[in-house]
Amino acid sequence: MSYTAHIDRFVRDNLPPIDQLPEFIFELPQLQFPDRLNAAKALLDKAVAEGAAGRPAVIGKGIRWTYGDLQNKVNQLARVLTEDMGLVPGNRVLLRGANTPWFAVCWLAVWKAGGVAVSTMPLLRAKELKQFIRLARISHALCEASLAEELNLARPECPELTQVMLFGDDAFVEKLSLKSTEFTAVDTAADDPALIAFTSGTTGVPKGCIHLHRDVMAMCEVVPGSWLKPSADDIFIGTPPLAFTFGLGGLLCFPLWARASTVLLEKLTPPALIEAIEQYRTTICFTSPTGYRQMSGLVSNYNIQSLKKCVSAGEALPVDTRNKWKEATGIQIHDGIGGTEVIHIYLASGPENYREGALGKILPGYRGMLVDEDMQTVAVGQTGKLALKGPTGCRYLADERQTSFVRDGWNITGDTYHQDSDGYFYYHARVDDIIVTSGYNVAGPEVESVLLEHPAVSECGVIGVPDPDRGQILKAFVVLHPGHHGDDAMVKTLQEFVKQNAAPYKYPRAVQFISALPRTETGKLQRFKLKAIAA
Ligand code: 3UK
Repeated sequence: MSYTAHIDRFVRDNLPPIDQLPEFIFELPQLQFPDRLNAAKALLDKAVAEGAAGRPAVIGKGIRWTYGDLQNKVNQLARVLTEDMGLVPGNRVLLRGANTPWFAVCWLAVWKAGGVAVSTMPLLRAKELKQFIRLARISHALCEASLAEELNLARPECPELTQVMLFGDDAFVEKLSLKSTEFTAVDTAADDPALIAFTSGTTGVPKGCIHLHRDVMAMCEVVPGSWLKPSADDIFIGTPPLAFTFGLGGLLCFPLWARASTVLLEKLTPPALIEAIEQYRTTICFTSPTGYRQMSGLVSNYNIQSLKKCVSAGEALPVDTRNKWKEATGIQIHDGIGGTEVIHIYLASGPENYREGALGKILPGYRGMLVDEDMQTVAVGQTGKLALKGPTGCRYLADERQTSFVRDGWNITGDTYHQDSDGYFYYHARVDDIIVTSGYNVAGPEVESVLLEHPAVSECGVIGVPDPDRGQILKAFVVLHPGHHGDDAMVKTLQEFVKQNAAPYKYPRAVQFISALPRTETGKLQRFKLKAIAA
């Protein structure tokens, strides 16, 4: 048995069997990790030891902490966890909070104390929390005081959850202040689990994705290390929750890895985000395609000259959104596709290698190919599913669905693409979202992309609905800009517009106007909800 710092072996014991794991590859020099690795030590203690103590680290409402301040608070909370709450390495700690500096402290303190963080979205209700607590056998919770209600509702049915501490209020700050600011990080193995991220899946029992201390550092080496290339003077900001690996990387791990600073603000709508970019003079922004789309109409009211790099992920970035943002700000978006199973982004393009319409190329450290149902590679230009391997990959916590995500050592992410002869990947759709109409395969995002180019269209979502003659037909749900009317004439106009700008069989035979699209907390269009509306 290899070394582990985990005394509580539950997560290690519930890893998938070895023959169901993806193959992991660590070919690049920056991906050679030592056997012992603690992500909090590597991201925070190392920064302080190397002279960053006085540099700005975390900024929030009324808060400006240096790396030294952050380290003190993390150490104090690690002491509370281990001395007052009885945490032993390997215990699962539920984290429930909005994006705030204190929530960042919670993440780092759990890692430092050797715990396994189980992040949950702020909007989750008792029923979902209960599910996570059961599945991950969670014994400890750090919950933002203002979000305690749903957790309290879940508690009577969760006897395993014995230690709950509320954070963010005065009592909490007081409690921490009584603790020493010294704490030596638990000497975790690089392959000790550090977090379980539940997928933002839309149906069925949620799947817990296990990621190791090494995976946290691998995403830093790959995403900022070889793609985004931030500097220590950068100031990060954005909307994805820290409970979502997109936000955990973009708004906490990457800024610390770069010795830069991060602005953590809760409930950032696009107007609030653009205002905060101006106020805090941030330089790097992480948000969803709709975030950029909505902000592009507001740019002229703000001074956001400080902004240098913009990352979009979570769903397909329509060319029209990319162009509108470019026109408004001069910035070509960094588009990247990532996933909870892989932890972060693995295929992307930066402004310097962006090719019109393409998502990009596989990032250094990963390998990818497009395959058919039999795992055979498809020819250039043909549609296939992405098969991926690299330093990180899928490990579901005790879940039979492991074998549908991992085949022959490859992660099958569930997305389809085609590739050109230069190796650029062009995104189509999720396998489940491909619409088959009269024998033609149509990707919803492609039709959405066309519709968005029409000046009347603010947002839209395209799904397949059952049709007796054609199997399925395309139905577009459209949010119009103010001043436009969703009448029959507009339906005809939009249908004609698609026919003119794409193959005619891709035009939506049904169009419905709605006031807003259903989206997840992570900015993803909820296609299943559109299907329910259509039915
Ligand atoms: C879709 C995209 C087109 C795609 C995520 C960055 O989104 C993240 O994780 P999830 O597990 O969903 C993964 C799925 O979302 N998707 C994400 N990005 C793009 N589709 N273009 C994109 N740029 O279907 C993917 O399989 O919620 C994103 C970092 C960490 C993440 N967890």
